[in-house]
Amino acid sequence: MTVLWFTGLSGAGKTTLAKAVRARLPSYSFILDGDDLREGLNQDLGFAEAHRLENVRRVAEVAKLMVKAGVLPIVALISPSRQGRALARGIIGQGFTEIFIHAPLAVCEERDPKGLYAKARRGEIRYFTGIDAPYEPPLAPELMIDTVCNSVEACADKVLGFYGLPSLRSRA
Ligand code: ADX
Repeated sequence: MTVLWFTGLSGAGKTTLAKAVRARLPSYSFILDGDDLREGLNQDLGFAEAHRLENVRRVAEVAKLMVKAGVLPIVALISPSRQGRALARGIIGQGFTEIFIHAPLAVCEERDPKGLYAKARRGEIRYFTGIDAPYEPPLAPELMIDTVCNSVEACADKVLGFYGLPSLRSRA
């Protein structure tokens, strides 16, 4: 079974799109969101490189367990490094589907839904992805979604179209 792995900058639209996709999928799908997981399972982790790798590793392991349980995980995690995403691909195996949720940094910063880019610019948050910590765009994602030129619904259509929505619907 598939794991939808959304990677992209903070504010690129990962969570919004994950919810839109989830709403159209059968009930056996579940969103694993970085912000949520950092409140519990990953509350001991920060944003230094090694912690982000551990974050990705744990989420990949949880996603793998979900697949075993017959759940379709939708992962929404910045997962900024190619190394981290390769690690996740290795843990999950064949079903790993890397979906690059793309919006330019300037747009994400303009959206700034949580006010975190402003804080990062003021130096109140350190190692903020895109500001003083790197984001390495996927080189060969299974799918790239441009959240600037497309509506949320159009983006969700694209993700679901890639997986052949009719078959998912018929299994619901
Ligand atoms: S990841 O880089 O380790 O994959 P993750 O997706 O779990 O990140 O968490 C990102 C969320 O944490 C952001 O959406 C934001 O709300 C919050 N956050 C807090 N500090 C930072 C930071 N320094 N860099 C990025 N996100 C941060």
